[in-house]
Amino acid sequence: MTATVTVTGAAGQIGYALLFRIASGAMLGEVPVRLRLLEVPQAVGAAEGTAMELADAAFPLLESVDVFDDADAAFEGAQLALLVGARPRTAGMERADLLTANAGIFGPQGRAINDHASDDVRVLVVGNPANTNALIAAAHAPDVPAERFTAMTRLDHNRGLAQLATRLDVGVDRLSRMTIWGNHSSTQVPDPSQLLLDGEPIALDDAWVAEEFVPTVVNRGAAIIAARGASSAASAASAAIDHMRDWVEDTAPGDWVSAALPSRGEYGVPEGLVCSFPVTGADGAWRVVEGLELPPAVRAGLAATVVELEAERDAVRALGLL
Ligand code: NAX
Repeated sequence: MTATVTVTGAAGQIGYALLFRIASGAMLGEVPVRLRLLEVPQAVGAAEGTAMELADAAFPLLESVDVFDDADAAFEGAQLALLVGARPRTAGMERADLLTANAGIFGPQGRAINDHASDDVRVLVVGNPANTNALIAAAHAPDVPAERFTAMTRLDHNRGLAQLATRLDVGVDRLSRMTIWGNHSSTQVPDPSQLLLDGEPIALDDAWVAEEFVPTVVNRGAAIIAARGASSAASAASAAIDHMRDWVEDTAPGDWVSAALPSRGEYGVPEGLVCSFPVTGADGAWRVVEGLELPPAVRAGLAATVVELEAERDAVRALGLL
């Protein structure tokens, strides 16, 4: 069996880190991969350069790499689709302009997935605003079950784990049950209230969680830009690999991860909003971990991030893009 994987924004910095990990087998294990790369016409040349480098890496699992500037062709037969390319916010751009520009990308890509991807397609939206872009793509793919459209909060999740591991002076492998709730934005809610160390509950200092942990996780992207002079790329690519791998291969027993998926009303989140939840992957599907007792600060944070998600959805709807 060979897997067909479509990656958009292939010539960008996340694409450059992501493609080599996919081709090496980090995402799907010992499964041969056909890569289909989508770029805008002016970046096709750069994507072809990346394709040349992929060939030069002589990955035993890499069967083919094709570059496209047409979404219908790029999503042909796609089983896994990683939607990384998006329109960034530029100086002077209003929020409505940003949503309109991205709807112009994610609407047609959703339609192309609907018409050309494999019946078992699974979609991860990385490009921002990721949750709402996933909502738009899903709305344009009526024949694909909505739960196949997800958005990435795994980088935020992994950032949280890294901070907790440093604080507790342990390896991340000893920690489980970290959660990111809500939107992949500054309103996200990093929640270590259910954290386990070596499978046992561990109490964290509430003041440290509120005053240091949460702001560090939420502002980590800005800290990376300040330090590196460019936004997170390899860590974002790594998180995308983690998301897809756990979706296809299941999460570790007893643990959960964070992913944004269409709500079915869990935790009072309005149905259909693409919201980050604690999830387990099993048998190729995500399931929201239900019945958790949320501390008051997490409940309040979830309510606020949901308000933002609703505002994004309503703005897109008002523009006639949903
Ligand atoms: P880059 O600007 O380096 O690359 C984006 C690439 O997408 C460019 O090569 C561009 O030509 C391409 N592109 C634009 N429109 C396209 C379209 N319609 N079809 C195909 N390709 C298209 O950005 P990069 O640093 O790679 O980031 C990509 C996206 O990930 C951004 O939207 C960024 O905000 C988002 N991120 C999301 C994260 C998350 O956790 N969900 C974290 C990392 C990152 O910030």
